[in-house]
Amino acid sequence: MTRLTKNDLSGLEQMLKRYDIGLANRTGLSLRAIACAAAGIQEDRFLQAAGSNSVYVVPVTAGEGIISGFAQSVGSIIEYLGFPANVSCGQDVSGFAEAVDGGASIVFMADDQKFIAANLATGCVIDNAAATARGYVAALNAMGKGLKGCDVLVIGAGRVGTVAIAFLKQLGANISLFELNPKRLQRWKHTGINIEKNLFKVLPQFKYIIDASPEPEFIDLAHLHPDAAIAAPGIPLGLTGEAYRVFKERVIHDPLQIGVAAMLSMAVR
Ligand code: 2YH
Repeated sequence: MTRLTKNDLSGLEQMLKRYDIGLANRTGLSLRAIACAAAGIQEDRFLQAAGSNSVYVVPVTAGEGIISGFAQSVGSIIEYLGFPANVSCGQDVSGFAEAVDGGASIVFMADDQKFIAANLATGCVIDNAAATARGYVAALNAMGKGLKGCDVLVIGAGRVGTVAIAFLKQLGANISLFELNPKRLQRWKHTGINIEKNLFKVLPQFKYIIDASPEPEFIDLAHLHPDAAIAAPGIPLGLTGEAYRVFKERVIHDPLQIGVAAMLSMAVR
């Protein structure tokens, strides 16, 4: 699993408005609307929840430790969406206790393996991988003005790819999957989705792509359909610099925003 770096998050807080405008240009939807589509809730219901929830983000030192700016970036995305958010002064268990004492109803925290939003009132725990998958599928669905009956290629059947496939099925897309790991591939046989063996041969045929792999820079300009739309939750980005420059306006990719926004909407649904 890719660990975010301080550089991935640099400027995120200051650029949220601009980021949101870019997202709306690409998809026709705001970050909040994409989050609500990911969770299947109405925006007014989400905004109502903003008035009755208090969110804390707790920095966690386990494993490789604190990522500078991580908790602050998560908090700033939550605030941007209209919810009151605090980053606890304490870390780990002290931070969690501080959040509960401070009246938190939702707590965000991440170690090297898992990033969760726990709703303390309902007892539901939302996993970042699942929320990210749903958020990026919702964004691609908006870009395609509905994916029902559309051919969608999913690259990677890890935690994100697996949930993306489930959501795409719900939306009525025809799903093709490329996955290098034969063990992972096994579970998708006889499930009605097409298994692709030669990625670079089939890539140019797809207008809708979800790159849920952590592989850097393997999709080149020559591999892409001229009208391709790419939702790329995987970090780092799978497109080469040249492919990204040409397709920039048709690529959805960020380090944290869609995942955190979808976690929040799923936590309050
Ligand atoms: O970046 C990560 C993991 N790779 C999980 C991401 C799931 N998509 N974790 C963040 C660690 C944050 C750190 N413990 C902190 O600053 O609190």
